[in-house]
Amino acid sequence: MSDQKPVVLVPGKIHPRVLERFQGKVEVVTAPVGVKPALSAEVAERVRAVAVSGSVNADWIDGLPNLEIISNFGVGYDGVDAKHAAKRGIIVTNTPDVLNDEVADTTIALLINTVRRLYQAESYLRDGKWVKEGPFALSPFSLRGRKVGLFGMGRIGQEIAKRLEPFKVEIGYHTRSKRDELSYTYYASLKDMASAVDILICIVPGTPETHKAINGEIFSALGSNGVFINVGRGSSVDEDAMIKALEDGTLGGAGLDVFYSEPNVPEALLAFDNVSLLPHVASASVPTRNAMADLVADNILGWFAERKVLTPVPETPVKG
Ligand code: A2R
Repeated sequence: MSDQKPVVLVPGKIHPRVLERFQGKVEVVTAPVGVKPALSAEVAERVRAVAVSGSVNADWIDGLPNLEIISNFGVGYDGVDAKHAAKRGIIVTNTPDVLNDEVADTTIALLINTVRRLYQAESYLRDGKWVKEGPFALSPFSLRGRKVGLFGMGRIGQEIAKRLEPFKVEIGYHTRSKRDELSYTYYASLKDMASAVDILICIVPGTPETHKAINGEIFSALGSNGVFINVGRGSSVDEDAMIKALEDGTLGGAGLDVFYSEPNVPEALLAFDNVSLLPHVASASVPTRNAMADLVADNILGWFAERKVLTPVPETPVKG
């Protein structure tokens, strides 16, 4: 690195460990989140990297003439216009793998919480109802004899599937390409899988193709004994259709860690007692978020030190 430290722009908030890792190595400038970067032309010209936990659209990319790399905090990088970055020769990186186990653990917890209504059961005890009203109602659903279908069988999906095996449930998946090395049942169509299983777990990225892919038709196929779990992206779900399906009993229950317009959760969802809701915490433990923060920093520092990044996204491959 030359004496002049490279300038890294951090729009909005980011995990504090990213900033700690940058100390003494790069110059950090911050900017408020908005449709376009609120920076002087002089500062914008000096920015060579962006470290972000949120969104970087085409206007942001075009507002930074000397940008070389966007390091995204999170495995899902649907907030970053990677295709536009690719056109400008800008590298985009994400944080895959380091969160697989945490997200898979949380998925199992959310699934059991939803099926066995453990949150409601604990609230019942805490509210003193066990003493006053007797035992908590039996849960209508159980994991016993269930078939589970995963929409997505990538790095995280495979960890979820591995954890499901000891629960003695049948496991299937839908992706665009069959993975011959896996013994789980493959479904070429999402709807066919939803008809065949009683628990549907969504762990696909947020893309134009997956946008609202889980709609009224899928909920009807899943059925009134069906449970839907989402740990992928809220954008993959037609939330209005899900609320309607829960209201009219077309869908049996849902466990949701992600929502269409976070942090806003539709009021209607709060009223259902067959729904378990988490505020996007699947990877949110101190050790896992630290590992993600390290990867965000290492991608940028590696780029400036040796022109090397650890985890480029497929849209912007980097030749080693
Ligand atoms: O379709 P394939 O064969 O590329 O399989 C990928 C699947 N997938 C889809 N499946 C059906 N229809 C689609 N349009 C579609 N697009 C993608 O999702 C693959 O099995 C999986 C993605 O796996 P990875 O790229 O390894 O992602 P990872 O690390 O498991 O994370 C998944 C997502 C993130 O993008 C965040 O949104 C969230 O989980 O945290």
